[in-house]
Amino acid sequence: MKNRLGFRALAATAAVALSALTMTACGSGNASAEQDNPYNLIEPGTIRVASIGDSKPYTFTDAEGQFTGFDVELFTDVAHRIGIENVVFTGQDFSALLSAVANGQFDVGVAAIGITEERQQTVDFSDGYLAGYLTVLASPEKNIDDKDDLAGKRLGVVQGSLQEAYAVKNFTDTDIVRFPDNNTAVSGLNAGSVDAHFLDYEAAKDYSDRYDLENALDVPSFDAPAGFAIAPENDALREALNKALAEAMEDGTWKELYQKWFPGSPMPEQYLPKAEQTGAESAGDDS
Ligand code: SNW
Repeated sequence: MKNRLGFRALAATAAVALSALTMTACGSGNASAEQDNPYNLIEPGTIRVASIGDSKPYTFTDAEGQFTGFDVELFTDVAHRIGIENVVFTGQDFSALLSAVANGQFDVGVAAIGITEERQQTVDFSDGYLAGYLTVLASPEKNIDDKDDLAGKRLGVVQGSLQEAYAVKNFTDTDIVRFPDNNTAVSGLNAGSVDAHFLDYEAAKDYSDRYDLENALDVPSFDAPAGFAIAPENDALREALNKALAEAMEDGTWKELYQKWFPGSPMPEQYLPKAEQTGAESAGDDS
């Protein structure tokens, strides 16, 4: 019995070692590796997702420490559609997220990550699934209505975000203050170490509601819709996710999640079922 167990353990170890070897040697070309692990996942049967914990309602951790939000639920739905039940989210600093995906620590990055050419140097992306605004969050007392009102002010940004890049380029008379995450930046805002914080529209709205703050200034970011960041050259995973994402849009799942997480926000047409796109009003009055 001992022997048999020992042999089995040995055989299992050998099989793992062998499949690791063949995967390294032949990439995804090996027939049995493809069968066992068609999407080249780090751990077959599990998708490991890098995310961030303080961008409610896109991606955030709830009171129990579980990841949830629009992006989290959409990605989980899409992962289930491609046959992966086990979806494990882990929080990262935003600035570390894309490199963590690129260097193989995670299969995917999910955090309202805008698709840009620059980021495509590091990772691949799924098709876009959300397009919206970058928003300056501030106390109403600051009277910030436009770019000029930011002159001479201190503006927080999350390091590595599109907000950082936009602010550096366009708010040239403003002091840009880099933070690792939104919570730290909003603490700074509430404590007065910055005058405003620049983040994604829906997350700004959430902080506005929680503290006495307002969405002071919106900048369109429709040319950089959010996508799922995927380990480079994992075409099998990217193509499967794209197909499943299109299905989630076409069967109304995307719309349902949008209404759940962004209630009252204008309903963009391009991700709705095709039958609802032509002639639909743009302002979410579809009830
Ligand atoms: O470019 C937008 C997109 O149009 C949509 O509004 C969702 O957010 C964005 O992808 C921008 N998001 C920021 C970025 O990609 C910040 C992401 C974050 O804080 N998690 O840098």
